[in-house]
Amino acid sequence: MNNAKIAAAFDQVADLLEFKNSNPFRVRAYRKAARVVGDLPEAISDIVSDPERSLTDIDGIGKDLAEKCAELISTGHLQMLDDLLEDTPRTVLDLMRVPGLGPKKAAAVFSELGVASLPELKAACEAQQVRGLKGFGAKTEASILAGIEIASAANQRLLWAEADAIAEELRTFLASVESLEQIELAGSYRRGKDTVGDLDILVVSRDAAAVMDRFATYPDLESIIGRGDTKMSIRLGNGFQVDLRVVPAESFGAALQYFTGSKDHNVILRGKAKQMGLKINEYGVYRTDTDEYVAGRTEADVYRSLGLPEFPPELREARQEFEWAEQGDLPKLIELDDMRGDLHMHTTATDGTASIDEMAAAAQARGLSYIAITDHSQRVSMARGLTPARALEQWAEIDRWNAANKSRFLILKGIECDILESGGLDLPDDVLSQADWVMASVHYGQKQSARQITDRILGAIRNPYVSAIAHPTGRLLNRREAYEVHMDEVMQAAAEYGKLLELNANPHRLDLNDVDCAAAKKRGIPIVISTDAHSIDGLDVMRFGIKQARRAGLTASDVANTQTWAQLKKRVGRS
Ligand code: DGT
Ligand code: CA
Ligand code: CA
Ligand code: ZN
Repeated sequence: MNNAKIAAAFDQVADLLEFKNSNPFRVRAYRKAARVVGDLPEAISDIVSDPERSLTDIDGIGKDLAEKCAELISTGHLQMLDDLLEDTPRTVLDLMRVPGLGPKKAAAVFSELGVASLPELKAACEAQQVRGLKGFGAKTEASILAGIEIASAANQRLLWAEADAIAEELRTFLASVESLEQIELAGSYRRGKDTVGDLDILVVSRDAAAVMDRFATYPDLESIIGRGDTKMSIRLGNGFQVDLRVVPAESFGAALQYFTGSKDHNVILRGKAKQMGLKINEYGVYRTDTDEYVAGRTEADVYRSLGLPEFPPELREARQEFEWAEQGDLPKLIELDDMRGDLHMHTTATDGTASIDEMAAAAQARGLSYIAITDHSQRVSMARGLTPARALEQWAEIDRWNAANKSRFLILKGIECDILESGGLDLPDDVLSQADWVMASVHYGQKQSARQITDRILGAIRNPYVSAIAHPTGRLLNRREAYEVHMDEVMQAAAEYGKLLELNANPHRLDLNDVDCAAAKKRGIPIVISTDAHSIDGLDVMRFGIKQARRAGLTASDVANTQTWAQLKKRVGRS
């Protein structure tokens, strides 16, 4: 039982208590515990098993919650949660997950309209019954309708980062089978797609049955969908499907290639094979005339037999990869090690959980040589955004830190300045001009028209002190669609004014997405990949951003923060 699962259990308790209209303080205590546990850098289970320590020493964890943590760790269950779940129909749980509804409003539609499932909710919205409830209105009703579509789609796909955690756990779990010779994850997961529909595992084993027997005992298994001689599919507790295939060693490369896809990439590949008098399937490459086996043991063999390079999986989307291969200039894709700086993060001054000093030390430990502290500006009042005075105060502190630390590590004076609903920036130019690095971003008024939002962003790009636009489309995967924005105009302006665009590496955002990053590269706009960390652990999401950058075909030189600050400063710095 890892911290994330404990946090998820507490969050669900909070949802269910809120749905039942329980004491708000109790709801808040579980919410807070979920956040505290989720952000904790250390495994709760380690603390529980250490007789010298107590969970109650952690701020936000009292005696009762400490006991619940211990129960989760020792039994894998929480009786209280099981009881709450038993009281609540399964279809009602779906309601709470609808973005824009949440537990409280779900309770209202349930008790006042008798709505108990997603289809019923949709019908009630369409019949305009929901807008009449106290605290709802037509706008809420419309956003619930939009949320229903996101929720039903979200039930089917996981974030790449979530799939990655499961994939790594499965890999370790299956690796203990003695007869196992090779194991690899294929499909959209291997291609690094931002969300993953299901996992596709390939193994080579002398004893297929032994692997499947082990697979059948995976702790989080909910049901076995099917089992044959070489293929087995299971469903996990969260509804996620995992396919396992056992293949012969001489077909492993061919199977890996085939099941990595994408489907469209494979279609082109089959066409190329045909032209060469070859055919390709999940078992290997064969001569069409004689059926003679040509290749299949490794993926490199398979591609080589077709006169092609071994495409990095992230590029296999039938976009430009075959064109690049033909011209012999497949890009050398960016890697995590190329990163030198991180230019978007928050501290305790606003909604972060670590100090400037702690963020700097953690970034340095991760091999970076500079960071920008970019706390929110005043308009983001929920996060206690910085007023001009507090921004200047923080920057003075950063000056003192740099002066006192003669190491080669550098902290930049930055800000994530809100782009106001009415247009214009949240801080005056004479403040922004004193920062080393200014990110501008939209947080409010996301429902405005594409014209309004685009104009707001264009205004920010034209401001001489803005360095980059952060999370330029505002999407939150599985939670909120991107706002409407004319991205072509934004890119044209960014190119003209020499501004950068962010690829926010938070696994919920990945914004700009791969396609937009590729478009930015075409226009020569540098991308800045940043973590938007709100805690020390938050710095670790960089690798998710790198995956998307690779899908966009970006090389190290397309990404601004692979450069030293001295180099980058020439581009964005003020003279
Ligand atoms: P997902 O799971 O929806 O995120 O996406 P994928 O790409 O992992 O799709 P999945 O799991 O249905 O199949 C894995 C790969 O297997 C897919 O990328 C390509 C290959 N594949 C599956 N079915 C077909 C097919 O009917 N034709 C071809 N050419 N390839 C297929
Ligand atoms: Ca898949
Ligand atoms: Ca699959
Ligand atoms: Zn931020």
